[in-house]
Amino acid sequence: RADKTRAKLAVTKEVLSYQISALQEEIDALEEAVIPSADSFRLLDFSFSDFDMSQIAMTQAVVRMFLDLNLPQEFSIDYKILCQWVLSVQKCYRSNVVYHNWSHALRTAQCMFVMLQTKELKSNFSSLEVLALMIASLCHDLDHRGVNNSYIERSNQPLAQLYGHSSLEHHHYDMCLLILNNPGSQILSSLSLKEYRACVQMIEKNILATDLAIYIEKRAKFFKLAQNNSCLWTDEGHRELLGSMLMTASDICAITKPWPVQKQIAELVATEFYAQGDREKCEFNIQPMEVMDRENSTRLPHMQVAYIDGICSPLYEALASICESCSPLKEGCRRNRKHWQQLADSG
Ligand code: 5BB
Ligand code: ZN
Repeated sequence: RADKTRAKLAVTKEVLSYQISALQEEIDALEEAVIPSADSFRLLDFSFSDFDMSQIAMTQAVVRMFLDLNLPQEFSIDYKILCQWVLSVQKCYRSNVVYHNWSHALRTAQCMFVMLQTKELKSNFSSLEVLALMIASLCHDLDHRGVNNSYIERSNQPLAQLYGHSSLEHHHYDMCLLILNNPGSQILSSLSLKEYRACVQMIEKNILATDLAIYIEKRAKFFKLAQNNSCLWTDEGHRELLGSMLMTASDICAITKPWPVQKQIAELVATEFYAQGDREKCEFNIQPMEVMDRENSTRLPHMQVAYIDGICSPLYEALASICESCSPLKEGCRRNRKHWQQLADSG
């Protein structure tokens, strides 16, 4: 297993340095650009959307978030290295994947950014935790192939043999570490060894937490803490659990967006799901799950309502009870449920 990992990483590393060498002009341009304010990108808004943003603006937005969180100053991150790191992360998302691409990464990091700027969360996370959460949210789907863990496991890809469970999430983390260790994009190089280890460990936990199965496993404890108002900032375990829940809350934030944005993103999700379903029918000759079978596309509004009730609303409600400033997420989710329910009733 260790040999396989090494072999795989060696190959990836070659590809990565090739991609990065092609980037020099972009790195220079980003480094020399005047980065617009958070307000001008609407970065402090839960209703943020990247639909009308250029690729350049998207990378600038990430730099802006890191600057406004004071991370480069706090951790002596060289500005050029930060620019190269952002562009490397962008390049390692696949643009032929319709939902799990760089746009999704940016939306996830932006939602994390707004949450971390609320008075409740801002004062209670350490700057190292903030750094780990921001890196993890931007990197959490690196090199996603547009198919889920069960497809990867069924197709018996090397990726599935490498890890027993959460195959994809382990791979996203591997890619994240690869970029962090690549000369030119080592944004953690000024950290002490102790800080570095702690940071990387938090990044790993945070990325693995975006496996939906892990969220389902962990959430009962979080809901109990929220309900009993017994979340303790001094408790290491509570902070870690909250971090995991913030990761999922930002990962699925599309469901909280203004209706036109939510509708469009749901279509992207459906497109990616159906493409997997087609491959399952064709390659494995199996009946895909309902959500991935395009024969069921008229059931999409019903499925979104079930998704909201089963996965999204409980999370945003618990989160709002711990962090009042995060309640716009809950409200956005509730509004979209109404729209989907209406469509389900009329269809
Ligand atoms: C989700 C779990 N899955 C194993 C079975 C299906 N369910 S579901 O019934 O909640 C469901 C979710 C059904 C249909 C869905 O989309 C139809 C277009 C969705 C759904 N999932 N809708 C969305 O808008 C989004 Br965003 C998602 C999330 C997709 C990425 C999965 C990773 C979640 C990490 C926490
Ligand atoms: Zn994601």
